[in-house]
Amino acid sequence: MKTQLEAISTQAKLAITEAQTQAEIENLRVKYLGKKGELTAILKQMGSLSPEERPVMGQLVNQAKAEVEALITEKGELMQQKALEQKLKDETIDITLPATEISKGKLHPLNTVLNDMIDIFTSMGFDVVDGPEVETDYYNFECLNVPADHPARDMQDTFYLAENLLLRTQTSAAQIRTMENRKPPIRVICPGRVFRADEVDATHSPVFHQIEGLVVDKGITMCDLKGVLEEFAREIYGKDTAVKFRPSFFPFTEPSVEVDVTCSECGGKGCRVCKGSGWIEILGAGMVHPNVLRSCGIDPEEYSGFAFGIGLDRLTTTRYKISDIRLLFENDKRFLDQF
Ligand code: 2NM
Repeated sequence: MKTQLEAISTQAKLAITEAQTQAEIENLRVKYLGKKGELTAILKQMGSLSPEERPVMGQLVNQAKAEVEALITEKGELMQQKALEQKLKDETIDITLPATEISKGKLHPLNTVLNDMIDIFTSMGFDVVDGPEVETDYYNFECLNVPADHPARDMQDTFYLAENLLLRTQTSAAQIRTMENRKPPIRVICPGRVFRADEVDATHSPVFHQIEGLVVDKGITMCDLKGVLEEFAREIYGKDTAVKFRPSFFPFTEPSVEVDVTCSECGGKGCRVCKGSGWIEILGAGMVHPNVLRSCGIDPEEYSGFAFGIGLDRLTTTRYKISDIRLLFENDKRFLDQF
């Protein structure tokens, strides 16, 4: 029995030394020290020994168990330590590696200029209003005093979606609805996308952007129009910018004007950008036609107003010296990254 004990003990110690994993160690613990383990089994044979031999053998078995137990615990701890070291090694972060670049989003140049314009007009007391891009014939043309035979109604200029449905050619409809729904004083601007079936080239796109403005109150005159638009032009182009009002025609305003500013490229001397004239046209405007006010339920005898329309795209291309308007709509990252 003593030989058997020594054999088991030696075998156990060897197995522990050779064990490679914590699972193997755990298996050995069960194999030798568990309830049905080999060293436990030996204790059960004690009944066959003489009363003198029993305590001697008992002590030997207990000693062997204690030794094996200690070895298993020691090896187990060692392996746990090694596993931890390996884990730490695997998880090491090399802080000297270059970081992956995080690309930040930025504003499209159209939005930068639009935000500037919104700042200028809101500081003068204007609200920003919005409207749908799909409009009816009535809101896009009829109530703006554009008669049925006006060339702007031509199928060639307007994208019609159905008999009475079209892509808006200007953002006026939002202002018309404002007049229908609010009582004067009214001061609103309406920025948005507009659509015209133009021939596409470096300065024309079928999709472009407008900011239209409208002021209606008692006693509004051309002087108010001039003051607001001169202020706008100087804020956008600089304090020394000269502003020129030329007579023009729009069906929805009377009288109507077009506004030019000194060419920011040449300072008025004349260059390729202003086609030698020294001036750049930036907007159209006028006193709201009495027919338009009447269509919206505003009495032209009591109230008057002025309105204007500014092209955002040309303002943007001249500010950033962008040679082709189409670049604003292609969303080529190589282009957009330059702003
Ligand atoms: C322009 C030029 C002149 C205009 C008119 C209106 C409305 F709705 F009040 F009648 N909004 N915008 C207007 C006037 C637009 O664009 C060149």
